[in-house]
Parts: sequence; C-alpha cells; structure tokens
Amino acid sequence: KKIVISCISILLCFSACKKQENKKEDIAQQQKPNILFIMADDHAYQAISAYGSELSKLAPTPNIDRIAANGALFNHTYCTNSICGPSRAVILTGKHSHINGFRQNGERFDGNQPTLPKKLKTLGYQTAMIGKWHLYGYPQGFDYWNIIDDQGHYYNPDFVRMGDSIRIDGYATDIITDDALDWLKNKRENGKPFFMMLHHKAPHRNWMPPLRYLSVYNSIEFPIPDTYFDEHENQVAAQQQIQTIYKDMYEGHDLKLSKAYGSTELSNNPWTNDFDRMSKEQRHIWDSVYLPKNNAFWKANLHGKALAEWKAQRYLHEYLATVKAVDDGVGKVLDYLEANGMDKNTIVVYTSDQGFYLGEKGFFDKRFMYEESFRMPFMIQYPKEIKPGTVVDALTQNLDFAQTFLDYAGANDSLTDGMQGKSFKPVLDGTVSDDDFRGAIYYHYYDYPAFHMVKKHYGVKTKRYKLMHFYDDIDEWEFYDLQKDPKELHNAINDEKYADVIAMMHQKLDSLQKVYKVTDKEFERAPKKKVENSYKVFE
Ligand code: SGN
Ligand code: CA
Repeated sequence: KKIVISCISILLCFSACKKQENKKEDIAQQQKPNILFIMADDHAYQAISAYGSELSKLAPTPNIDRIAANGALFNHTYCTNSICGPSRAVILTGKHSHINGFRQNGERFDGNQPTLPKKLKTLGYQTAMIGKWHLYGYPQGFDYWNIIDDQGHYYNPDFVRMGDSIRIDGYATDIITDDALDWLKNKRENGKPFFMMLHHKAPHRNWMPPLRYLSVYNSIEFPIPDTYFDEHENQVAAQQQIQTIYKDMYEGHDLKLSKAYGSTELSNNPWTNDFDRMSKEQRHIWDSVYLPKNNAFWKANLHGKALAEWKAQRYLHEYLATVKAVDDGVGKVLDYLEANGMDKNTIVVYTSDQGFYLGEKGFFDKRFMYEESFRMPFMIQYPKEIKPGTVVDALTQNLDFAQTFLDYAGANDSLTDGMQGKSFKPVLDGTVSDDDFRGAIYYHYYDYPAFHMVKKHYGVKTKRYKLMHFYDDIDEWEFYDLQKDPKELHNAINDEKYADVIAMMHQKLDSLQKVYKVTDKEFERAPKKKVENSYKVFE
C-alpha cells in the first residue's frame, strides 16, 4: 500500500513539475516576439510618404508610415535580384539565387530546402502565409497558408487554401487583409509566438484600383520624373528594354483605355481575364467611372509628348490608387494589434519584393540594378526594442531578413548555418554603426530573354559607387558615381578620372563573388527560349 501511495505521489509530483516546466516554456515562448512580415508586390519607395517624395505627398500612405514612425525607416535596403519569385526565394532562404536555385520567374522553388518558417517552427512559432507566393509548388513550413494562384487577379481572385482551389469574391488587397485578420483573431494558438507572411498582390501590374478609389486622385496632377524622356545615352541595355511607359504599355490592359469615344470596350487588352472575371455590378461601376474619363481622353486628341505624358498620369493615378488600398489594409492590421495589446511584442515589417519605376527613365516594371528597381522600401517596428523614429543608413539586403528575424527570435548560430546574409539587429540595437555594417552589396539578374527584355546583368554597389556588367548577348559595363549622378544618367565607365575607383570596384566585385560562391556557371549564355506574347503595342 505504502509503495502504491508513494508511486502515486511521485507521479503527481512529476506531473506538477512537468506542468510548471510547460508553463515556463509557455512564458519563454510568449516572450519571443511575434513577427508580422507585410510585403507588397512592386511597391516603389517613391510611392511611400515616409520616404518623402513629392509624388507620395500627393498620395500619402499614412498607415504604412506609422511603422516607420513607431520604429525604423531604412534608406539603403536592396534586393539581390530585382524580380518577384527570386526575391521571395532569397527572403525565405537567406541565400542568393544561385545557391537557393530560383534564379528567375517560372522556375520551381525547391521547397524541401531549409527556410525561415521551418526554422521558426523549431523555435516554437506558429506560422502562416497569406497572399502572393509565386514560387510555384505549395508552401512548406506554414501551419496555415492561403496563396494567390500564380500572379493572381485584382477582382474575384483565385486562391489555393491549404491545397484547395477557391475563388473568393471581392478585391484582392481586401481579401488578403481580411484573411490575415481572421487568422489573427481565430486561428492563433495561445501561448505561441507567430510568424505571418502577409503578401499583397498589389500594386503589381495591371494596377486595377478598388471600386472605392477609382476616382480618388481625379483632381490631382502628379509630377512626372524629369528623366521621363531620357534616351539612355551609353546605356545599351536600357536602350533595348521593353518597359517604356509611352512605347510599351497596352492601352486597354495597362491604361484602361476604351476603343473609341463613347465606348466601354477596352482597347489593346491581351489578357482579357483581368476584366472578364469582374461581376456585372463591379464592371458597371468601373465603366461608369471610366467612360467619362476615357471620353475626355478621346476628345483631347493627344499626340507625341502630350500623349506620352497623359500615359504617365493615367499610370500614376492607378498605381497610387491601388497603393491606397494596401495602406488601408496595413492600417487595419496595425489597429488590430494595438487594440489587442499585441503591438508591443510584435515585430511588424513593411517592404516590397523589389523596387519599381514610376516613370523614371521612362520606365515601368523593375529588373535593372539602377536605384529605383534595386532599392526596396523597408521599415520595421518593435516597440520593445526599436526606438521610434530611427533612421537606418546601413547597406542592407533582402538576403539579411531571415537572419535578422531568427536573431530576434533568439536562434543560435547553428540555425543560420549556410545563410549568406547578416542580421541587422545590432544596427537597430545601436551596437554596430550604419557604416560598419557592410561596405558593398552584390546583385545578379538572370531573367532574359523574358518579359520586358532586360538583359542579364550583375554588379556591385557601395554607398557611393555602382559597377555593373550586362552580358549574354551583349557585353557592356556601366559605372556610376551616385553622389554626382544619383539618377544614373551618365555612364562613366570610360572616364579616366574614375580609373582607380573602377579598379577598386572590380576588386570588390571579385571578392563578393568569392564570398557568395558564385561560379563561372552563372554566366553561361541562356539557351534560346521562345518568349510568350508579342510586345507589339497598339499604334
Ligand atoms: C507579369 C507582368 C510583367 C511583370 C511580370 C513579373 N505582366 O508578367 O509586367 O514584369 O509579371 O512580375 S502582366 O501584365 O501580366 O501583369 S513579378 O512581380 O511577378 O516579377
Ligand atoms: Ca514583384
């Protein structure tokens, strides 16, 4: 009897101890910060008012700006490869494209490799991925996922939710926001920190604003960049791209123009599905707003420069109206965290998979290592540890995100083994200065021949200088002194004055290629492939 009683008491004691241990673990887990990673698709820093451009002052993003005001705004965050899938693969793995294997859109991401969400799960995180994925194959490492099918659509988009294909009525940005809020409210496990990737489709091409904002900027004339008509002297790759607003945009698909005065039928619109999938009611509202706008266009009978400028205005109006809905969504999520006392212990990031052109050099789209497409907006709040109003000038990259988050989550070094970035937490803590963080960054873009026909290129950038090499079917070097030529209009590769600096940049390039394990294989000529869709535009 005595033996039985003492066995029971040992068991009771054991279970009480276990409970206490679990509780301790729970508290430790809770102390790990939640991480809410909000990423838009193709959101230019020029279109975020926290960055202060004249353009963004006319179309402000007050909610996105809250993150910078509550925490830190980064002025020098860059991608390693300015295109969607590859940037996402870098963020998930902390490895350059040639190491993670996803160099260009259309490739399939090897989801079996170690990734950030998988690592955070080993640290006790509950993980979710909502919105644009664009890596083909299903996401791995997420307890919940609901991804936009491929590029997705703005209206009534198709999603794949935990393996099931579904079409959700409504507007993509709002649907993604609502699903994220639903997960936060109803699917979160108490006592566990969470990691959520909230990836908007907007403001990706073809920039369809929500019905509520179709007229929002009607009375505004946006400033058009002074490089809009630049002719890319000594920039062969820039001369040969196919992403010039006034030459290459489709009148219907991109600019939402009608075929003629009085018509609601769209002009050149090669992918009809963006509009065909709208409900009758949605299309009716759309048409009733666009008919007078398009009639005014036809009446004005524009040509030449005036027509080119009109196209820039139409593009900016729609792009920025699309951004406004993203800003609403960010506001809703921030409000939810604040109202539920979760903001203090949650790291919130806002960024974009790459930068984007808003008419600089005449361009839309991205891909180039020139500043507008290379640079990413990045801001982060974490009230517990990051001082409000911090400004960071360190040279950082999307390559660093995984290691930074793992650092905040208290991971030890073995979890970041093989990653190629660097945690920038010490910069935010103030233990490493901006200038000491990193001297130069590496870039490599591979997606050619492809949409927009931007040549393959790689290069190196310091804060002041940039050296780049376009290769494959051309062999062209470019060099810029960003202090003297911030708009990168004067390729100074043959300027004797810079000979020493250019030699120094070559050395930096060679040494970064060694550090990042770039082999000769990376520069092989692309096998000839057929490029879908003709680039011929309506004349
Ligand atoms: C689509 C766009 C292109 C864009 C690519 C890649 N055309 O093909 O303009 O460059 O996506 O964008 S669209 O009219 O069909 O939208 S990425 O962000 O996914 O890399
Ligand atoms: Ca993108």
